[in-house]
Amino acid sequence: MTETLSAARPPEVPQDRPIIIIPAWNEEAPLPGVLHALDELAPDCDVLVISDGSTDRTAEVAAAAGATVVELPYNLGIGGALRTGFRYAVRHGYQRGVQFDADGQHDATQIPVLLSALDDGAHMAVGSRFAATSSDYQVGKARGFAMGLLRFTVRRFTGKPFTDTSSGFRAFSRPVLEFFADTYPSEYMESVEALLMAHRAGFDVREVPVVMRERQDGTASNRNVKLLYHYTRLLLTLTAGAQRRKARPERSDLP
Ligand SMILES: Nc1nc2c(ncn2[C@@H]2O[C@H](COP(=O)(O)OP(=O)(O)O)[C@@H](O)[C@H]2O)c(=O)[nH]1
Ligand SMILES: [Mg+2]
Repeated sequence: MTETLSAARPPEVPQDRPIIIIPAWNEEAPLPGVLHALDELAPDCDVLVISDGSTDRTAEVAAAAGATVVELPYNLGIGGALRTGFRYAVRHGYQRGVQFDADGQHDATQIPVLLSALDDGAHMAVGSRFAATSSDYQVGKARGFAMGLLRFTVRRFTGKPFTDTSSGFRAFSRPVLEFFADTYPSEYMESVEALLMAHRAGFDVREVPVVMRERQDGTASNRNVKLLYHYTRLLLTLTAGAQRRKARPERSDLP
């Protein structure tokens, strides 16, 4: 089924099934296998694929595999695709959502691990490939350095020992789905910024160790050349935000 978000707003019936939100940009090769695994291993979840202005058959293969598909007319980037997914989830009454990669990196057997963190009271759970003591996940030198920098920054801003700040394997409770439906950032490094935004908004964000695979097909989105510029931008955004926050009282409307 292909949906557009401009369609009339359906009644908000609370939906018990979690929704798996998959941003996908030209992922026709790995997507069928990913959706098949979700069918087998996460049958209690609904699956939404946001084809992010793909020029290949991403939307077709997703629909053929039985997923609900939102097709963006042009490429918005991961952040824009995800925000679309959060909006869909909120409009359709979902109480819990899981962000999942289209490239085969995330392991469907780990979805209950993330959801159980929400059951334990977290508003948002971030799956970490490095938190487990047995983890042997490999990243290249430049990316490893960048991740180290981000880890340091996030720890400074949150006071919590996150190990995998850019992980795209995450679970969200309804209040966070609502928050991100309006605010999810679209700039590069959006995953780090989103983590910090949720923390700053007063949500309980927890890291959970998960098993993750290396990317199966295609190329990873992070380009090291862009890194310095975007890291600086992120720091400026965060610093400005932290100063604004000092002037504002804490949120009191959280459950
Ligand atoms: N590279 C890229 N990925 C996108 C975009 N929009 C959505 N995605 C999807 O977002 C997910 C994460 O991207 P990926 O390249 O795997 O990032 P990484 O796991 O951090 O290396 C994948 O499922 C992509 O298909 C986009 O504009 N660029
Ligand atoms: Mg990936």
